[in-house]
Amino acid sequence: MALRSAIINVMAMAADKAATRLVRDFGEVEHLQVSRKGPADFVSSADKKAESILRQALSKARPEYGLLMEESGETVGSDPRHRWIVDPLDGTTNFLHGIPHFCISIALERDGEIVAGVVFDPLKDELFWAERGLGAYVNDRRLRVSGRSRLPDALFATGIPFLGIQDGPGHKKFLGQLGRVMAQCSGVRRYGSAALDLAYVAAGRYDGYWENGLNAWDVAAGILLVRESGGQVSDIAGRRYQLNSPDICAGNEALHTPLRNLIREPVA
Ligand code: 2AM
Ligand code: CA
Repeated sequence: MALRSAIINVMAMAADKAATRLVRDFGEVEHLQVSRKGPADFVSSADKKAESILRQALSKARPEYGLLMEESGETVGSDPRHRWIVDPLDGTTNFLHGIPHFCISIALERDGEIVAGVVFDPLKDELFWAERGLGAYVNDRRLRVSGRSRLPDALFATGIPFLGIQDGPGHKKFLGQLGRVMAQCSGVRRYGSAALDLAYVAAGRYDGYWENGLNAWDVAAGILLVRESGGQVSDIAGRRYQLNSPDICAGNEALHTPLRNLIREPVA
């Protein structure tokens, strides 16, 4: 049985509290699909409500820590070494459409490094968590990236840019990447939550994942999950992943580089 530290317990309890509210609102969203305007305003308020529950729980446990949150941005804490990085609802488009695939992502940064992370999928009751140097887990089970080493066996995940996001050159760049990857591997998935995509790489479900143009709160917890389960995370150019990197590529040890070679801009 995995023994969770005090800090992971704080994060898991905050996630659980916000998730209770999110799941109740998700039930409501399913009813609102048929209305002409759809549930967009309702979802935006569910997102904000979850964020405020998380802010309250995390600030109560560690009042001196700073916060970086998707909806409300940066709150500077009295302790300059520590910062929570929070996405209250990752997979918002799924939530909005009544698709049961979304999560809460919470990371703790210390001196610029992620030291603890939690990604909670309340509908599947999967709590992915990791602490630096201590490994990654889903609920009580230790995680390990997959052992696949050949591209033809590999299943990869990605995110597809959409209207208003990386329009023009970014869309073309993604289509090039997808074209090269899909021709070499056993499948590409697009499930719409970057945090869960990284958690699934950590769990060995996907062999790798890439996406362009994400924010720190989408990936902060997920990158620690991948690293603590023996995987690698870099930007597409191969530099160690930083929270402001322009793109991300994660994978097991054997397939991280082959995937990165496929999604890099080909040399003219
Ligand atoms: P969200 O659900 O919190 O919005 C899917 O490819 C991933 O992209 C999700 O993790 C999603 O996070 C994120 N995403 C959605 N809109 C985005 C935007 N405008 N900029 C960057 N990332 C975004
Ligand atoms: Ca997100």
